[in-house]
Parts: sequence; structure tokens; C-alpha cells
Amino acid sequence: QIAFLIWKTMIAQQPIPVYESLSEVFGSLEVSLPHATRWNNLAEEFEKRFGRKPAYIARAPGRVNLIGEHIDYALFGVLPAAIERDILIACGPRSLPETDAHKTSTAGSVVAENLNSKYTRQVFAPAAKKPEEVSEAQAHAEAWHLDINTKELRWESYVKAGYYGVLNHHFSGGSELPVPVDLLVTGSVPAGSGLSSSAAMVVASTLSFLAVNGKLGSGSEVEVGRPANLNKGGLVQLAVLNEKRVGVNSGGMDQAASVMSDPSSALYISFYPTLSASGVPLPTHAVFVCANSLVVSDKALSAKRGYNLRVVETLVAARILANSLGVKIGETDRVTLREVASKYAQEKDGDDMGPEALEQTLKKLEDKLDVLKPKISSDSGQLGVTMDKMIEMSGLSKEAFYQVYLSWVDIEATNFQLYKRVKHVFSEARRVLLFRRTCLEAAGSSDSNDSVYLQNLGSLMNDSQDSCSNLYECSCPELDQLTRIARDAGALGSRLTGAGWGGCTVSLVREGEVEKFIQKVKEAYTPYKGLEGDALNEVIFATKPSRGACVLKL
Ligand code: NG1
Ligand code: MG
Repeated sequence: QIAFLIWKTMIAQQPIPVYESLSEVFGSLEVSLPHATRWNNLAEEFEKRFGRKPAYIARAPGRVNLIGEHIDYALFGVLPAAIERDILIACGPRSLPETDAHKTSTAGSVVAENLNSKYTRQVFAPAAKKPEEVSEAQAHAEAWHLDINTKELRWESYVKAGYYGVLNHHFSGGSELPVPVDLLVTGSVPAGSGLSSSAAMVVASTLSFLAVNGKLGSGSEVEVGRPANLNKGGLVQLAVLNEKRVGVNSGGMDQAASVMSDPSSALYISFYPTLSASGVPLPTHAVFVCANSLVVSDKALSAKRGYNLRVVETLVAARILANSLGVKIGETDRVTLREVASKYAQEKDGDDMGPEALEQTLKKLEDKLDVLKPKISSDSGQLGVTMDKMIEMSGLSKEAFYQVYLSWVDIEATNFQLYKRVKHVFSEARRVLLFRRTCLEAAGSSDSNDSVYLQNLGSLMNDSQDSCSNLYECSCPELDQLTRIARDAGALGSRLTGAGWGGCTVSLVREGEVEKFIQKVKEAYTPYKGLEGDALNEVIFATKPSRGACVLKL
């Protein structure tokens, strides 16, 4: 749905920042030394490897989701913040070939290297489809093809994903060819950890290819679905579509957080009726600490039984719920839970209801979910249904069901948990609204003691973890254990962050207690035993909201 939204909020309309010096990048004259060293090293290493200076360095941060898990694809608002850990890509055009024939044969070819030697050098080129291979309807979207292996987790897949949209949005049909590109990547976002290294890679890659091909300038109008010159909203839109190329039907949270964040606050991002983002100030004494469970969540591979399955479960449940509530939907509509909530509240089309009204609606809807339980449950605790039963509940024919809910996605399951999933989504969406309201109240309060606010935020986070673990079943034993340890170590709240099934937790810790907290967690969580210094800081660290993606022109 996101592809068809019109992006009209202020942040979305801002241009993508292109800077000409590192001090501009960091927003002050005093460039923080370790940061500057990293950027300079990357530029020097590029020059060593490719024999000339890079033309640009693109940066995209990872993010930590403070609350609102697995609800972005149901179009409910989420509350992440970009973190300082990021992906940097140094890039530049390869010197142009002389003859026209050579120019065509090397059009858009890429040499991609990574400072981390674990990720080997990759050389690839997009294939231009012949006009007769491109169907009318797809003429714009698919003029170029890149092989992306979605069966295996490969680092260059994310580079290719970012390239895909640039090729097909900017080089479709015309006589202009993409230039050959060399690029060098470095990253400080741990992979597969729920901090969105994937979205950071895709956003940085998208930016790199735009920059090298001279497509970052301003001027022409942004055409929805096919942006010519991008603003932040357009970049998010492009990056979301790009990331789907890797095989995960993600919502838009990670890309929006990576592109639209600002160091002064967290972001409340809502997706309905349009993408919009607004800053949420965090209480002065609140520190958010990420701790990696060190279970790598291989989302690209396990999507069939995890992520994509949840996407389908929540979409089918939305239809069944709509039918039971008397909310009208078309036979081929893939209505989301957020739309059902709006229609149920008889919202005027396209008009968003305020957070308070939405919260009340969700509370009411949570009591109307019995229709999602099987009539006779053989296993009373599980409340799951079979595929046949689910199709019957949807009121669609087998063919129509397949077309609407299965033809575009790869899933593997025999049991579908509609009730539990929706119970999670509605309650989690409410928690986000309550969390946001608490932050705004704390910011507006004249009392310098924010303990009560912190406690409230903490318990919302704890409830979120329970719901992720028991209802959405996207936690794992290590994440459950690590969040318990965090609470015992003094955290006011602790939960998994990102898709789950491994990866990081985020804990709310009172300022001044962070050191003690980290030490306690270190002692109690077995995989951390013996870690010191940088090695410890790699797995458990306090985060500060960071600025969003940008490009440095060298
Ligand atoms: P992570 O775990 O960071 O990849 C994923 C999705 C988000 C969101 C969360 C769960 C992608 C790219 N991102 O995040 O859109 O649905 O899970 O809240 O798949
Ligand atoms: Mg990801």
C-alpha cells in the first residue's frame, strides 16, 4: 500500500541533505574525532583500491525501535530512533569508456568491495531488457534486471536492492545509460541484530547510485510511484520497494527511521492515511541501551515461517474482522488492520483520526476478536486454524483467496494464529500511542523529576515484550532471558527490538545507572562472560538518537 500513498508531510518533503564537508555532516564545527577518522579511512582505502578519490560518501544509520513491533505493515504508527551506528558507502564513477559499443556493454556495471574481509569483492552488471521483453504495464518498473539471490543471505544483495529502484526509476526507456560504479562499504550496525543493518544498507546503496548518476539534484516534480528527483519521502518510498527485492515484505519503519530521523528526538512514524513523521522528545533522564542476544535472526531465510507468515496472518485476519464488524471491503482488497479500525470508527476517507480517538477505538476492537478464534478448538491453548478453515472464514473462494493473499508471497505453515496476532497488533498499537503521549507529557511537565514517566514507559515496554513473546511469538528463549536479566539489573523496561527471533533487546535505564546496568547484565548473560572494552561495547551499548541519511560530496 505504501507505494501508493501520497507523501505530504513536512519532513517527507525536505530535500535529502548533501554536504560538502565533514563538519556539516556532524552538524557542528567540532567534528567528533573517531567519526571523522572512520570517514577519512574509508576515503583513503577507496583511493588505494580503485586508484582515485571517491566522489561521494553516502551514510545511512541503523535504528532502534523503542516500541511498536510488527505493526508497521498493518499501517499502525511506530516509534523508533535512528542510532549512531551506520553504513557508509564511498563511491564514484569508473572512468568512462571511449567507444559507444563499449559504453553500452559496461553500462551500469558495479565493483562492490567491503572493508570487512568477510564480505568478498563482488562484480555485477544490470541487464537491460529488450523493449519486446518488457510488457506494457511493466515498462517503467522493469526495464533493467539484476540477479538477486533470495535463497541465500548475501551482502551484495542489499547493494543490488538499492540499485534496482535507481535503475528502473531513472533509466527506463530513455537513451541515457547508468554509469559504471566502484564502491566500498563499511558498517558499524551489527548484521541480523534487529537494528536494521539491512535498511541502512539499502538506503545507503540507493543514495550512492543516485549520487554517482547525478540524480540527487532538485528541480523536477516528484511523481508518486516514479520519483524523478527525490526528497526524503521519495527516498523512503524507493528504499521500501527496493528492500522487498531481498524477499521480505517489510513495512516502512526502518527506511523511514534511517532517512527522516533527527538527533533531537525519537520519531513517531505513521503510515495511514499517508506517511508522516514527527519528533517525540525523550525524557531527559531516559537512556536506551541495546543489548544483542547474539542469536542471529536470519530473517531473509526464515521469512516463510516467520516474518512473511505474520504479514499474511494479519492481512487475512483484517478481512475476517472487517466482515464480522460489517465494514465493507472489496473482494480483491488487501485491507489492513489499520484501515479496518478507521472504517469501523467511520472515519471520513483519507482523514486520520487523532491519537486519542484511535486509542479508544483499538481498546473497543480488542473485545471484538472472538470471530478470529476457531469455533471448536482441539487445542484450547493455541487457538490456531488450518489453511482450509482460514479460507472458509475469509468468505472467499479458494482461487480468490490464493490470488489476494498468497500469490505474491512465499509462506510455509499448517496452522494460522489469527486471534493471537491481532490481539498483539491492536494492543501494541495502543502502547505506541500511550508511549508517545507519556513522552509528550514528560516534556511538557515543569517537574524535573521524571521518575513516574520513566516507570510508565518501562511498563509499556515490558508489556510489549510479553505480547511479542506470547501472542506474536516473535521472541526466542535468549531474548526472553536477556529482557528478564535487564529488568533484574535495574532496567525500568526491556523488550526485543526489530523483527525478533534473535537480535537485540532495548532497555530503558535511568541516566547515571548505565555503567552499573551494563556490568550486571554482563555478569548474568552467559554469552557476555569474559567480554571487556570494545568487545563488550560491540554487544551492549547506550544509544543516542542520530541524524538521518545524507551524502557527503568530496
Ligand atoms: P528488522 O528486524 O530491523 O529488519 C523488520 C521490518 C520492519 C518491522 C520490524 C518489526 C524489514 C526491512 N523491516 O525490522 O519493517 O516490521 O521487522 O517491527 O523487514
Ligand atoms: Mg532488516
